[in-house]
Amino acid sequence: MIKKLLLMGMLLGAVRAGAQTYTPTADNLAARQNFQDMKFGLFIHWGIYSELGAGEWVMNEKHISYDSYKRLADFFNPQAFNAHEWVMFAKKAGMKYITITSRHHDGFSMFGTKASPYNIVDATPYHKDPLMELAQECVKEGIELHFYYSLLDWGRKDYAFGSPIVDGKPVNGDWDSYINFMKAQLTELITKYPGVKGIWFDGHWERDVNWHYDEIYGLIHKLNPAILVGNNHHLEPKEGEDFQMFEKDLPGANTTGFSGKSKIGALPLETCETINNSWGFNITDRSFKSSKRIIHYLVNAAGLNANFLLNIGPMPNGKIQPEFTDTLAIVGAWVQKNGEAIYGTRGSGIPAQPWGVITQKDKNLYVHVMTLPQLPYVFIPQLKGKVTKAALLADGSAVKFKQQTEGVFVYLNGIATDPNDTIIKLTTN
Ligand code: FHN
Repeated sequence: MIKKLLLMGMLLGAVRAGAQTYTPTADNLAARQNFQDMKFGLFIHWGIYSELGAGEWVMNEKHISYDSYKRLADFFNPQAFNAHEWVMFAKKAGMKYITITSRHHDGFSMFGTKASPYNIVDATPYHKDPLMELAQECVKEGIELHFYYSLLDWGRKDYAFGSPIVDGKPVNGDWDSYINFMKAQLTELITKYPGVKGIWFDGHWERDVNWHYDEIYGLIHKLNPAILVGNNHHLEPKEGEDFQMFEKDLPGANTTGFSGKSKIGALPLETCETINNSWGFNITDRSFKSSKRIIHYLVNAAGLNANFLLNIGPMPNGKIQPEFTDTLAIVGAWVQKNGEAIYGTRGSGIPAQPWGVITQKDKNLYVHVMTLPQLPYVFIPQLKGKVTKAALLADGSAVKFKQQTEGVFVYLNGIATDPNDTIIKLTTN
């Protein structure tokens, strides 16, 4: 009997030890709030692949052998890179944070790392660390910095891309070595680079292995508990993650096929989308989104309680192409004028309507009319609280409204509409 009880006790202990539950610290919770307040970020895909001007998957898509691809490092020399210019570009666009690829699937590290010689400082004639310059500039300019980090690696022997997976490990690789390599790099990224606030993982979907997230996320939060961990695994959030992301889809939508299994959880949300149709620099991709489309994506995301991370792929010389700067200058001017209805807001919980969405901050609701309706009013269902005032955000002029039990009618006749988004601020008690 005593033996049996002892065994049960040991088992329970083991279960408890295995079932580590992640409790975010107060600093982490504050970082999540701040993350949600920022609403708009710049995603940057930049690497040696940029030289070929055909996106970041070029090695894989064009069947370039790893050894041939590696030569790109020999002549990657982005002399025109200027961290200040990039940060000012983001700031001017109204973005509050930058998420940049520290290492993509090609396995090339865009930062000075001791964990592999295949990095921008040691393997290119540039010999400098652009991510350090960017981190320092971000601190100076009050922009948050997050690092994208690929779990998938097409070239490393220990990762063994293409290997069969048995018992959660690649048969032809050395999985423990790969996990340790990632831990070493993540430690560098978090401890060496000033002001880093988040890690954005990608590549989980490539194989069904034991990614050791308990160790990896545990390490990140041990090094800095306030760091926000997100993983583009296209699944529901996992233990140890601090925000949930969606790729090329607003939360709840699944036009890409990526989001079928990513039911919306309780964490802060982010959605990323490309400014044209490519993540990394693509010289033939001229499908540039208009400023209006970008503004609408931002507003729709905010209406669904999500941040918008808009991607650009800078050119191999380190410059951002003029099509992007022109569009984002327009977006920036719009956000500067209408930021009250975006920054610091949360989704109102009122579903998106055919004409637009509603964001909320404290007792204020912001009605974003992006498609003018046929009838001269919009109807807002499920609105809690009594509306005491309605005014056009642009100039504060009064707007007529009528509140009934089923919702609020806001009348648009006679008001100055905005071709991007006519915003009416409702004050409730
Ligand atoms: O394969 C990557 C792709 O190159 C890019 O980085 C995007 C960004 O969300 N994520 C992956 C696809 O899910």
